[in-house]
Amino acid sequence: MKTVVCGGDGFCGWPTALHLSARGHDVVILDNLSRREIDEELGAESLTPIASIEERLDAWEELTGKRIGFAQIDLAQDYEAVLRLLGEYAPDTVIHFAEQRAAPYSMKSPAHKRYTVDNNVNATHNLLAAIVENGSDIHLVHLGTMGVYGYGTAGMEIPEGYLDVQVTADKDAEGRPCEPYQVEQQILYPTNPGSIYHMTKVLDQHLFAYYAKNDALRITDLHQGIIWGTNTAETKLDERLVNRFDYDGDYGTVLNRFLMQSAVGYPLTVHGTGGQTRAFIHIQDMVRCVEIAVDNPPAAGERVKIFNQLTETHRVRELAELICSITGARLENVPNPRHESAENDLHASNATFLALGLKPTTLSDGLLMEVNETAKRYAHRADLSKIPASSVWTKHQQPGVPTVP
Ligand code: USQ
Repeated sequence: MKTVVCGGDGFCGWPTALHLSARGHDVVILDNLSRREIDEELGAESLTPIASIEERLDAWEELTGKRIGFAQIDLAQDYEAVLRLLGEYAPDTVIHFAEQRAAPYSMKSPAHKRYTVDNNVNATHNLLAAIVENGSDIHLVHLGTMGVYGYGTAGMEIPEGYLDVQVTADKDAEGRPCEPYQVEQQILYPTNPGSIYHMTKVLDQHLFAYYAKNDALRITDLHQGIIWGTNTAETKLDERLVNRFDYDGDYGTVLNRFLMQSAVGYPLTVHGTGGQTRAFIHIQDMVRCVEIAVDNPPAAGERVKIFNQLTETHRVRELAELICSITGARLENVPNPRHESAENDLHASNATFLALGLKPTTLSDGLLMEVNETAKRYAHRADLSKIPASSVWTKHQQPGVPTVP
């Protein structure tokens, strides 16, 4: 199978490109290397020392004999180059990770909000328009987010993307009063994004629904939870293949931040009460889920296939307490820089992936290994001044700085 991985130099894209290459896919990475530029803008590097894309690809070939192609293209800006790549390479599948993925970064300033919307929405739309113009039957697999749903579910389980609704109508199609009757429909689950970044994934969803309907494109949208962990079976093969590990206040995600903070003796920065419940998935399971999605495309003319890509849900404070109990670290309840519910429950179905054979890695399997293999091993590279979350959601919020860092 020929597969293009858009955003294949990033945190999710890189391990996915290797995983699919290892399983016999012919892979080309399309990437503008913007994530590396953002490291420079923020003055914050990955905790793990990541090699250049050229060195990564050479190392993979040296170790496995498999060559992954690379095209430096800006998906959001260079439509003609995208169209050319699809024409020349003729992929069966395009996987789309090429979006600005950090909620705090998207809230930093008006310029960051505008960049995130321009980049993410244009990238998605360029890809959809190019697939239609290309005219072949490409399956598009997109990395979406659980955050499109929002996090207040009033106790119900979030289904996989669609909600069955039943409306009682008391007017006929011409608007005349009539005996009440029931209308049943399936709609996209109502969205409630918590940041400009999450909002762009909501906008993506509507673009997908439109193109599936209008052009019969085959699209799978993966509503993924928060990734934890760093490496996969393939990125562990050689130091030059190591995946990135973000710990800074903009790009670091909560569990990896806590692991790193415990390794360097920094208090775990629990935002507010830590009552936020979120969905989690290990990076090894993420690559497996993408592979499963690639192998199970929807039929042409079918609506967008939506999978919830998560394996566990946890409250932030429970995670912090768990890590404290394993490592002896201490936690601190810092001001929450975000505008989000202080406490919420979250129940979401992940039945599709389990039915298709996913065997989840649980926190109890991998947490301690992650602390030792990554967080402690590279702790000497940490810049502690980059840890506090400085992007605030509204001018009334304060950065998440502990009292005694
Ligand atoms: N949090 C803390 N302390 C910290 C960092 C975060 O308490 O030091 C809290 C946040 O306030 C939030 C929760 O942890 O309530 C999750 O924050 P996060 O930064 O781990 O995750 P989020 O901003 O939601 O975004 C991440 C990825 C994004 C992906 C999303 C999946 O960056 O690309 O789409 O997780 S989900 O959260 O399910 O929407």
